[in-house]
Amino acid sequence: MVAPLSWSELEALTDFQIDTVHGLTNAQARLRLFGHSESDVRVTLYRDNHAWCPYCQKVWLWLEEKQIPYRVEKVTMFCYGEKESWYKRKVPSGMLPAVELDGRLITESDDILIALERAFGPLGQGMEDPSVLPLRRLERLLFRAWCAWLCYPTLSAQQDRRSRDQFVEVVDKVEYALASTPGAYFLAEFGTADVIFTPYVERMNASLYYYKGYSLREENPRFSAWFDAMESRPTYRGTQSDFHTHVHDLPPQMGGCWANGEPQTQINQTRVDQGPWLGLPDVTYPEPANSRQEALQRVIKHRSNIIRVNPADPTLFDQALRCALTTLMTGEACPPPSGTDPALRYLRDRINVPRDMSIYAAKRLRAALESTAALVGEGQGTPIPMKHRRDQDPANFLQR
Ligand SMILES: N[C@@H](CCC(=O)N[C@@H](CS)C(=O)NCC(=O)O)C(=O)O
Repeated sequence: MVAPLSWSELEALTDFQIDTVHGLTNAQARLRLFGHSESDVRVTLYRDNHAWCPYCQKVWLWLEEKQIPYRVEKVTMFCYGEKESWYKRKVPSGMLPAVELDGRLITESDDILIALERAFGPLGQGMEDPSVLPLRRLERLLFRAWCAWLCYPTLSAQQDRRSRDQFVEVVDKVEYALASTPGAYFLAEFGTADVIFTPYVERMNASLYYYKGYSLREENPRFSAWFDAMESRPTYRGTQSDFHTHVHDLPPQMGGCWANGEPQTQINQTRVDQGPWLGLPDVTYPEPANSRQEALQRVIKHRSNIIRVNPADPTLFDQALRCALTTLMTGEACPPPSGTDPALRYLRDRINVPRDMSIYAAKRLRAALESTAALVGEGQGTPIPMKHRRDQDPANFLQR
């Protein structure tokens, strides 16, 4: 058992730094130049503050893969808080993503990709290529089968089984498509088709694991190889979220996600919510050596807001948080003040990947918060709301 390090002692334990502008894909960037100069920027991407919106991820990944210089403007999604009025003047529906290309506003992610292709050339086979069109249709078919299973209340075990069978039938078609070309991607080379599948397949993998006890990535060898191939790309890694973030961000967006109550579902839910988080099938590339330093640096940077929005007493929570960070960095147990277990778990439940930090950093931080909380009790934080996520309103996290 050790005593908590001070903030300045903690600061000395991390030198984590990224070049948000020219470096690897990251959710914090406001400008991406890839070695170009700012005068080369022709594109502004309007995207969600949470780096969560799937249609934004599609455009984001495409721009990163093509290394097109772009600016990022972040907008609040309805379920997190108030939509910015400047954005509603630009896009009255408030929908994301939108892109300004040479001053011309484009909405609808597919139209955005088509316009970007016209300006900068396609990424592999393009949106309207005869080899890509059937894959785009297949992606929508998979999306609908997923919604039909996940987003309607489970009335009976038989009905759940039918929806599952219908989903698996489409998954088999996707497995077949993946098997029909050499390599792990949808076509012979990585390209647009892979980008189109990425956002929802990632969300399917998370949500079906948690709400239905079904592991898309583990039960389907071609999907598994495709995920692994995607994770070999630093672009994808920078946009990749974890199971915990997805399963709690999806319900308000999708109008509800229904668990089927199967024993495997219950096991998976406990694992995603309470850990251990390492080893979940949301990521398989090896953990970077500096994941703890990343988590520490991100918490230090935002610590005053993290402490301010936590329901607990700020002085007690400051100490509890330093205990968890001490454990994160030293591996030693560090008992927090009694009664701070719900406060630590409140934060454990609100780390958002990749908005706040990358996937392994988040797993390490969740684990340190949980093990520190467990030293003083079983108290849980305020439950994560299911109908909105105003507990994550970005207005509360603006740097002050
Ligand atoms: N068909 C549109 C769909 C875009 C869409 O549904 N965006 C959602 C977020 S995933 C949105 O902006 N909703 C408004 C909000 O949540 O604020 C596209 O492909 O771009």
